[in-house]
Amino acid sequence: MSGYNVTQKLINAHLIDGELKPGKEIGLKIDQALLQDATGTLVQLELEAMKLDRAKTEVAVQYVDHNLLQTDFKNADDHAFLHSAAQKFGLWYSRPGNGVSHPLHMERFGKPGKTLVGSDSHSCAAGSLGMLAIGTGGLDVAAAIAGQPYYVKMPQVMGVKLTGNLPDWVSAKDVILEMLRRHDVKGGVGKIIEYYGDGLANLSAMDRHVIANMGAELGATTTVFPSDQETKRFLKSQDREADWSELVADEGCEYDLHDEIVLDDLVPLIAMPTSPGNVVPVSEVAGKKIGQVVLGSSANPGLRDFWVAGAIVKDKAVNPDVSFDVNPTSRQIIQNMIENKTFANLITAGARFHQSGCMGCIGMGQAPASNTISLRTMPRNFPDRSGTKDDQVYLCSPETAAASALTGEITDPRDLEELYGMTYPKYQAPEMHIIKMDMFVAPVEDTSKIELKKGPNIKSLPHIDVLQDTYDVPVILKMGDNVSTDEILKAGAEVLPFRSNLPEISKYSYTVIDETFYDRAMETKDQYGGHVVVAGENYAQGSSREHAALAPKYLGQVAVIAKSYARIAWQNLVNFGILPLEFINNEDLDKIEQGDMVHFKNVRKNVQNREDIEVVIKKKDAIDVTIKARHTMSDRQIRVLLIGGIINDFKEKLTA
Ligand code: MIC
Repeated sequence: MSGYNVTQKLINAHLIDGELKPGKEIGLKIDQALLQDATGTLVQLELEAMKLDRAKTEVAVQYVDHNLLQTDFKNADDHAFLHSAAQKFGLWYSRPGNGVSHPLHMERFGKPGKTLVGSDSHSCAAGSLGMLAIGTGGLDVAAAIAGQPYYVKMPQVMGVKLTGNLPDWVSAKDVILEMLRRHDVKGGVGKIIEYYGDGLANLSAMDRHVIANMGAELGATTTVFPSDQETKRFLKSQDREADWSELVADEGCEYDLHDEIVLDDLVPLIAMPTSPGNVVPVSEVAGKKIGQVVLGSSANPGLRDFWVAGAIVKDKAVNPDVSFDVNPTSRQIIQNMIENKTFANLITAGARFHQSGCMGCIGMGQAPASNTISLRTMPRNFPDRSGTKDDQVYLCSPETAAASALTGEITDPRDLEELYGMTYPKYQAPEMHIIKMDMFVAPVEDTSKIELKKGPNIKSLPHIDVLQDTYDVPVILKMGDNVSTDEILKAGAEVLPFRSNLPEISKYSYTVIDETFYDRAMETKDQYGGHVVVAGENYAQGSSREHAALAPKYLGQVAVIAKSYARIAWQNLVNFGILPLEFINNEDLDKIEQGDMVHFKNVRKNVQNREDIEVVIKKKDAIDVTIKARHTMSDRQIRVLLIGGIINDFKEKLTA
């Protein structure tokens, strides 16, 4: 090898354990941590359980951007708890309404050359600044805050060469949608996507954020961009030039895998319901009537994204059948939108402005009406995520969203030239942004008098038993490919307030797939001591929410047998003591039916020795079938699983 790519440089500089061999576990030193509120309450409870005195990372920030609606005391209590916990453990606290974590973090704290873990799958967005930023389960983030290395399987590095320049009406969202069109939602699993090439010069740091953010939808471990002159310009415009350092790939470096995008060839793209990987050119679905357009979220958070939409709707009115919702990224961006007239352009055209935060992106309000199409600049459109059953959510760029808001139907923004005689509005980034730090609360030195403020909805974590040697449990759910965490433990305004109340939130487990799951799981827990679920490829893709493992565990989930797993979900299962098995022959999934009993024996020994695990499937009215399954856990994970999860492991270390 004649030089290193950016990913290798970042990993080499932080490697504590292991070597850069794809598929083998590595341990990394973590410099920064990002927490959002919906996953952060558990992280803070975990820090409490770990008896942490003070965060060991260089920077750790607790954001509040998900659970913003306060329909009763629960979310408000969580905010107060998170504020107190941030102070107690030495974290920054970003108050509710300050804005969406990923872009805020990039603007105010992100630093080229650093590592970050975040308890949100889109934490990879910080890769836009030349960071190695990985979204992961809360326990892994808690461990990193407590000074432990972060463990992950060394991914392959896919180099994506970008050349040329984006045509008019096409923007960064179309670049990542093109990646999703090519590779779908599991094409990035086990990979880090590193972008390079001349085309980078034509993508701003925020454009890179759009692309890095939705690398999560590819299933990628993370996305990495170099830190170059554009990164410097961006940090300077945020009054942080001193935090810039150069980090670029060496001449002649190599990548494990290759892809190339000629930016000039791209057209406006759109992801159709109900997967971010379901991508087609906008022109293919143009003309469909729409009922809602939503601008915002971490997938299109930049000032430019709002500006371009504002420039498109300027001096016009959006179609009367369309609810045009705007979720500003942050108070800082609102201030800048006021300054550059974007705010006036959007409001005058009919925008409904909401508070800064994720809002409808995770179904915290903004549910669309029945049988209507909702067009969103957001990253995900998994079934029912919007809060409306059988929703029809399409994901697109701000250009496509704004054009469609005007016409009332899905519209290729290039058609605006003919429809309205418009030319493509070209954005000029300001040299300096208006900076707002007033809704950040800095960590305090003396934490000795700080008490955690726990409201009645905040419940402690349950004890998890060690792995048994034998199980006779029923299969209570059989699923297909690409089941998302939104289907396993849905988000939305009704459910999210229970993120710190496990007994309550577990009632929603798998309800999007099967509303009887909870009752059946409780029955089988009493009768057999637990259950198993089976699934196809890429089980539990999407979010980092630990609840998609912890809640099923609470209901007695012993094992999942799947064809393959999404990375974060697989780590979370182990962290909470659920055995993640893989079929050795994928066709064996067809031999299992919901309602079958499964018998495992010698589980501890087989797991420990990495031997195949025999699964005897006991049919009601037919003879038993025996299949084989295996696991791909590291030695460290085997230890964690055998002891009943990472909290038990941590407690044991503390006692030792
Ligand atoms: C998401 O976009 O799915 C979320 C909501 O931000 C999640 C985190 C969560 O479930 O709280 C994520 O991306 O990890």
